[in-house]
Amino acid sequence: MTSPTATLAEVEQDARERLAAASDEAALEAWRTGVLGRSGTLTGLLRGIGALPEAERKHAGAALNVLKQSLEAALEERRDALRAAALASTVADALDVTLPGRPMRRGRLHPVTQVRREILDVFARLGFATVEGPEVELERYNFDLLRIPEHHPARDMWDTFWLDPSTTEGVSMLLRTHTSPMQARFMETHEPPIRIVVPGRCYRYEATDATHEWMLQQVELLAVDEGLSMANLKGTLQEFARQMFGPQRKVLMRNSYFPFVEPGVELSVDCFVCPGNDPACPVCRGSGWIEIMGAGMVHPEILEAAGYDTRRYTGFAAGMGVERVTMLKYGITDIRNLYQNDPRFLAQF
Ligand code: FA5
Repeated sequence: MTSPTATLAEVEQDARERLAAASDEAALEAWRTGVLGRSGTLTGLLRGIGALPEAERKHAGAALNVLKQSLEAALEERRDALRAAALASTVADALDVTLPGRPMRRGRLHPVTQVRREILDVFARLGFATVEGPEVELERYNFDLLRIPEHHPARDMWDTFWLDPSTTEGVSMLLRTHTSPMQARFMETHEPPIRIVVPGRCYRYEATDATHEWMLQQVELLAVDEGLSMANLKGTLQEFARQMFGPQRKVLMRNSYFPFVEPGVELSVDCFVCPGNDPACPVCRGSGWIEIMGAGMVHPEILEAAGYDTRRYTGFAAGMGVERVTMLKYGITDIRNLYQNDPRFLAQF
């Protein structure tokens, strides 16, 4: 405490020490009353100025006022510091770093991507290299070079999204309706032996239902070599089906028609939804089979167009729907689920 005879320096030192020791709002207020309040130490000294000799009054008054302002500023500073410390400790309490973190949802590959990779892996093991081609395609590759001339009824099999000719300098372009154009493109620039698979998106201007989408992914298969026959095609596809679906799944190969193969076949897998005879089945409609790909021996005219000697070389080709294979693998009954991007659906794969 300050004695009545204390010097100004002692008053100041005492006040500052007590201010530094004040640790909450109540202590600050007690300090303010005790030093700067009406009966505070400093106020008392200011009041005592009148009793000083005339010559000292002015000097003492000025010194006391400077001290008063300085202590008022020190009080505000101390108050700010205490508030900042209180805030920091509240935040520290709210942020309990020892709590377990919120679990992060792990991303995963889309089921169609997973299955596409599996398909490519199976064919890689069978010696097929993966190549890719353009999604925006010339009419020539999508149709003409595959023996599907204009007005040929087979063009109806692939209802087409055409590009506006005003944006293509009059060249007839489209969104490819299948991956088969890559057969022509690849043969144009490569010599046999050829063993390739071509994954990619295709587009068809058609109504969607449980097994049809307007955007679909296909994987094309093409092999050209000496002595390839239907037996090689059959063996390759059976081995693919065995590796993809397991030995218990039945596979059916029957005649079909595609202008770019001769003979043409289609490969189906037995229905996984109904016993094979339910006409109301959304997946097989009672046929018992789900078609997953078209295939056949490459038409000799196509090999000739590529400049190959057809007495020496033959080839086989196939094109499968990746969504259909995905549906079979996972028992998905509606293809549209695959692209609705509902996380509850996608999280299951
Ligand atoms: C073709 O696209 C031929 N390019 C396949 C081919 C290649 C035949 C090589 C011979 C030689 P298709 O239109 O049938 O054929 O389609 C092939 C597969 O794609 C179908 O078996 C099916 O699995 C899938 N697919 C076809 N249309 C759709 C669609 N709208 N939605 C989902 N998958 C489809």
